[in-house]
Amino acid sequence: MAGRLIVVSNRIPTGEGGAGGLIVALHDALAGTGGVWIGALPDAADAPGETLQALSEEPYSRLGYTLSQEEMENFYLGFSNSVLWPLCHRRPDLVELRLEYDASYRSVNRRVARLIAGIADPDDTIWVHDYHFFPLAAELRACGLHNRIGFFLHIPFPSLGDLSVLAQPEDFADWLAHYNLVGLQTQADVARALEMFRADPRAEFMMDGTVKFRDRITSVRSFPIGIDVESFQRDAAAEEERPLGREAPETYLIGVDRLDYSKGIPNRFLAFGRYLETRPHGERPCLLQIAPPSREKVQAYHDITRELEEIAGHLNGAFAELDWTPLRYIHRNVPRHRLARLFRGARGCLVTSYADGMNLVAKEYVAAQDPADPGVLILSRLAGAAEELSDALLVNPYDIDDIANAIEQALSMPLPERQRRHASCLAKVKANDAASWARAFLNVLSVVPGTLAWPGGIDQFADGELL
Ligand code: GDG
Repeated sequence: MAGRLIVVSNRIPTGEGGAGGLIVALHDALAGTGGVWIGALPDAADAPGETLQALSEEPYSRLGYTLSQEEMENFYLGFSNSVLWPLCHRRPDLVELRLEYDASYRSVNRRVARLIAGIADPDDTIWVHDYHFFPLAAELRACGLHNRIGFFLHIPFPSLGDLSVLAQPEDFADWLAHYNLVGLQTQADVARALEMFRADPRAEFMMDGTVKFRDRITSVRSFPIGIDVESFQRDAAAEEERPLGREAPETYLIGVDRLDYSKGIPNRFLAFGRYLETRPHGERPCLLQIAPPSREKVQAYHDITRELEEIAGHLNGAFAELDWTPLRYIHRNVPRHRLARLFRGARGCLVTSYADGMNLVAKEYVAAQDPADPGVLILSRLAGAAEELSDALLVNPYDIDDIANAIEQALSMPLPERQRRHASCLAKVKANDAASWARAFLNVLSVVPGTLAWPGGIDQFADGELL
């Protein structure tokens, strides 16, 4: 890469708490190019920030901008998380359309583009992350930038039908076409993105697989995201020296999710209840569910929190005994190293998302297991991770009996089968770790065709030089 790497994400890493997979994945690429990470500062202000504030210079520069209170409401909680999030997670029924959400989304993208344009050099590569910034490349191009710009969507690509719920659905393909490379989690996401372009009269498919959209060329590819496998394995193994004691029951399954309606937690609880009704005599396993709060100001998140409390109450009311509480539901954040230990001690992990870009918990659970005596991953076939982890016990998250049967199968699975399934999943998790994901994306971004369909751009075409 000739110039610097500029990464843009909604949140700027603050350096507090453990480094997540994304930060670790991008660290080498950023540090190696003296790169820049740009994102919103955690605290909202009275007015939108018109400058970038330097947070650190080493080993790469982190620059933050402030969102105003109004932007937090309308851009972040509003358009990003009450329109795009449900739309991409196949819940158009939860979409809340409001003019002020739409206007704020566009104006934040415009402002962030101006801020980036103020610091970008012509040979810098820009990598934009996630649904908060679909229009960012279009805004950067409007500022006159011709740089290579890549986009990675961490959540599922929406279906063509769901896209038509947007007030101006035709903008969506146009926004994406301003990126040189659109990276998605799975092949299924790529298929949905190509379906959108195929249905659009402004798009044309080129012989080399790229999409020509008006005068622009874009490429769409899948790059399944991974985790920092070694650090997770180290944490899990080191923590094993510390017994779980009363932190965990003797035999338990685990679920770990940000409390989100896309994660299928109610059906997981109901399936565990179904399993308890029919379990073999004398078996008393527990389900340990860790679900830290998320986006609580959005009504749909408030509703799912209430729903889970109700189901959890019913379940324990129906099955608990004096010395056994079948469901432990922790609505709080648990430190990362303890999470690794809890994963390692669990006989199974339940990932039952109705829709999920990837689901890193599935990969973390696999990485944390003792290969000599591994637990079993029960994985929704609608989570992105199912495309790679085909040797997990794949379930239909809408089918309570199917999940209940998988629980029974996981708890009674013979050791050789557990080892075979785990070895296959671990090989895939290792082959696609966080660092190789970042490298693969940046390598492809550096070789895909430039954005303009005509070398030298449309202006040159108009001059007649290419005629
Ligand atoms: C989006 C996409 C895609 C959860 N509870 C605690 C905790 N966690 C950690 C997990 C895991 C992460 O949060 C959750 O990652 P997921 O991938 O499962 O889900 P999203 O947050 O929705 O992420 C998703 C991802 O982007 C990456 O592209 O895979 O599909 O939705 O790392 O371990 N961590 C700690 N305490 C908790 O209580 N420390």
